[in-house]
Amino acid sequence: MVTDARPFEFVLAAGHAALVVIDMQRDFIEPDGFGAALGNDVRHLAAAIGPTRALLEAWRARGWPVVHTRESHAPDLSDCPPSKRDRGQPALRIGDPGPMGRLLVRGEPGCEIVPALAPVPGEAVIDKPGKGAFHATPLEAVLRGLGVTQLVIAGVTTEVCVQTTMREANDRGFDCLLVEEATASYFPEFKRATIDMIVAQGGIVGWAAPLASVLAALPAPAAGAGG
Ligand code: C5J
Repeated sequence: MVTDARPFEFVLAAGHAALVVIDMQRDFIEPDGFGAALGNDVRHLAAAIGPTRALLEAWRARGWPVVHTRESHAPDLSDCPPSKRDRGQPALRIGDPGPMGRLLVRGEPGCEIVPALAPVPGEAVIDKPGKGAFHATPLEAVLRGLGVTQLVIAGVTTEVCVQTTMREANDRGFDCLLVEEATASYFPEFKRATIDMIVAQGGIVGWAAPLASVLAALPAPAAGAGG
């Protein structure tokens, strides 16, 4: 049990709690990517890498399900509507060439997950054209197929793709716990406010908890499970 989760304790369902790592991509986190092109200070996001890595290692050691998402688009941008592409500086839109390849386009170096958090064989990687990870993706079917009932969430950015995904997940019947140090925003005040929104009104979207409490709540790894 995660005892100091907000708004109240969270009972982890061993083996049925997937770790979902949202959009920890070079394009959002590194200085030459999409996030920086929009004028954001990307240094805020790097802080989430270490805590997310700790969660990945814990999940892998137990052989529990891990899902990574990437906000990404087809090379022809057929899945990127003008309502999304026409944001930011016109010279630096999704699909335009940058130092790490075309921004947020699948197959380009900038679209990959940062090396410290790279998926390992057996982990699902969901390419998502929207902010929510359930929109136009097979995520729900993947989770149901794995017998998942709970999502433990890490990733960026807290108020955009993380919050949207948690709301979508809640509507689909998944209980979600956000790990506070493993998520970040370009705007620290937005991160704080988003966590407050998630846990308000008795956990209207879900739970939030410190990393140490989540790790302390995990059972000992089964012999031979994961790596
Ligand atoms: C954004 C995301 N911020 N992954 N994407 O555009 O939160």
